[in-house]
Amino acid sequence: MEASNSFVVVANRLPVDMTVHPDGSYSISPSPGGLVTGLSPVLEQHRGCWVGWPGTVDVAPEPFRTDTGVLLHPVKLTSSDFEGFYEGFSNATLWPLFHDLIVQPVYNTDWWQAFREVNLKFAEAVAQVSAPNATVWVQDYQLLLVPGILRQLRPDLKIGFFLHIPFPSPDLFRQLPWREEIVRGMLGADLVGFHLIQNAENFLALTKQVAGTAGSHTGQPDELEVHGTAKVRELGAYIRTPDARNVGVGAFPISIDVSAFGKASKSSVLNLLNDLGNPETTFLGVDRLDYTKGILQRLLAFEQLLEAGALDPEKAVLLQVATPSRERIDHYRVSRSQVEEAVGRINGRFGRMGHPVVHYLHRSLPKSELQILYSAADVMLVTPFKDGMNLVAKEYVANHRDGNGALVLSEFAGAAAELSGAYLCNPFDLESVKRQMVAAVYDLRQNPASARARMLANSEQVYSHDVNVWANSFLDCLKEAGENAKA
Ligand code: ADQ
Repeated sequence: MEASNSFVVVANRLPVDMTVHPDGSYSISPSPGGLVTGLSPVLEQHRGCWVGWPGTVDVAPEPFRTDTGVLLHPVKLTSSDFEGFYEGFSNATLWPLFHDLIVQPVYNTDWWQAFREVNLKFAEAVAQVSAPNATVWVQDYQLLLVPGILRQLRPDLKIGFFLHIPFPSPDLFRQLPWREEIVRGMLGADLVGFHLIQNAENFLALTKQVAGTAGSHTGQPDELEVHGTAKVRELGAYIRTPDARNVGVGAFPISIDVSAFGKASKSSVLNLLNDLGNPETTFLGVDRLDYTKGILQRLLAFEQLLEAGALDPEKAVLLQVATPSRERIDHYRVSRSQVEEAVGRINGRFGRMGHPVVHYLHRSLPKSELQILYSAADVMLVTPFKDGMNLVAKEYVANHRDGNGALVLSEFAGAAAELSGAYLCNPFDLESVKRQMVAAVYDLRQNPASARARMLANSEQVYSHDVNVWANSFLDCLKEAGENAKA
C-alpha cells in the first residue's frame, strides 16, 4: 500500500460490520456507534483513509474505498489478539477503570502484552499508509500507545489523539500497573483531546504525578513539566515532554451530524403510537447494552413510579432499545440478564395481554427507525453512571428542534455540561431519577412553556456545536499544537 494519504484516522474498528459466509466470501454493511457517527463527515470531506479492524478475526480484506470516497485500510487481528487486546485489556481493564470502577478492573499481564502488540500493529499500518508530514488522528482508549509508537516510527507525522471516554482522576488511574508506559504513549501525540475540561485537568495532574513516580523508580530524568498557562486556544495547556516537545492538552466536546437526526414523518410517528395503544406518555431509552449506561436503574425507576401510582400503566409506556455489546464479557452478560429480568417482571406486574408497559428490543436499529422513536418519545431517559459524552442525548435533542419533548439526563454524562435544559438526575439515587421523570412529565402537561424553553435551549446548543465544530476545532488546534511542538 502506497504511503500517499495526507489525512489518516486510526480507530479500533473500521466503520463496517463484516459477515463471512461459509464459502469464504464476505459482505460488509455500515455499523452504528458514537465514533462512526462523529467521524464520517470529516473523513468524507477530506477523502481520508481510515485504518481499523474490520470486526471479524483472522481475516483482512484488501483496502477499499467506500461510496463516499473514504479509503478503508483493514488491520488483521487474530482471535487471541481479540481476546487479550479487546475483550481483556481494553474492555475489562481500561473501560471499568476509566468509568470510575463501576465494576472492578482486571489487571492481567498477558492482556497487557497483547495490548502492546496490537497497538504496534495499528501503528505500523498507519506508518505504512501515511504520506510524508501527514496528519494522523488516533481515536480512543484501545489505541493509547499508538501515538508514542508512531512518534518513533514516523517523527514527520502530525499526531492527534482523542479520548472518547472519560479520563479518571489521577488517584484511580495510578492503580494501573502499566501507567507510565500508557502516559508516555499518549504523550507521543502533538495534541491530546478530551470531551471535558475536567478530563483534561485529570490528565495534566496525572502527568506530574506519574512522571515523578517513574523518575524515582528508575533514576531516569523522566520528568514531565506542565505548562499550565500556555494555551491551546482557550481550552488547554501544554506539557513539556522529556524529549523536549510541547504536547497540547485540551477539551473538545464531541457532537453529532445534526442533519441526520431531523424529525421523522408525522405518519410514521402516528403509526408507531397507534401500535403502542396511543399512550399519554412515551418514555424512551436507546443505548449499547453496557453496565455504565444505567439501563436497569431507569427500568427500576419506571417500575417504582407505576407501583406508587405516579404513572398509570394504561397511559405510560417505556421503549428500551439496547444494542448487543461485548457479549462475551461476564459483566455485560450479567447486565443483560438483569435488564431482561426487570423487563419481564415489570410487564408481568403492570402489563396486560396485548399491552406491555415496557417494549424492549435487543438489537441495533437503522437510523431511520431511531428517528421515529426519538420523534415519538415525550421523555428521553439517558441515565449513565458515567459517560464520556453520550450522543443519544444529543440525537434526541436534534430531533426535537421544535421544542417538544423533554430530556432526563444523568449528571455524570459529559453531555450534562452542555445541555442546560435537561432534567439532571443522579443515577445512583433512584429517588432523583424518579423525581426528574415526574418533573419532566409535569412540565410537559402543566407547564409547557417552561418545558419548551428547556428543549429549545438544548437544541440551540446542539445545532450551534455539531460534529463539524468538534472535528474542525480539534484539527485547528492540532495544526497549532504541531507548530508549537518544538517551540
Ligand atoms: P458509546 O458508549 O457507544 O460511545 P453514545 O455516545 O451514546 O455511546 O453513542 C452511541 C451511538 O450508537 C449513538 O449514535 C446511537 O444512535 C447509536 N445506537 C445506540 N443504540 C442503538 C441501537 N439500538 N440501534 C442503532 N444505533 C444505536 C462512546 C463513549 C460516549 C461518547 C461516544 C462518542 O462511551 O461517551 O459520547 O463514544 O465520543
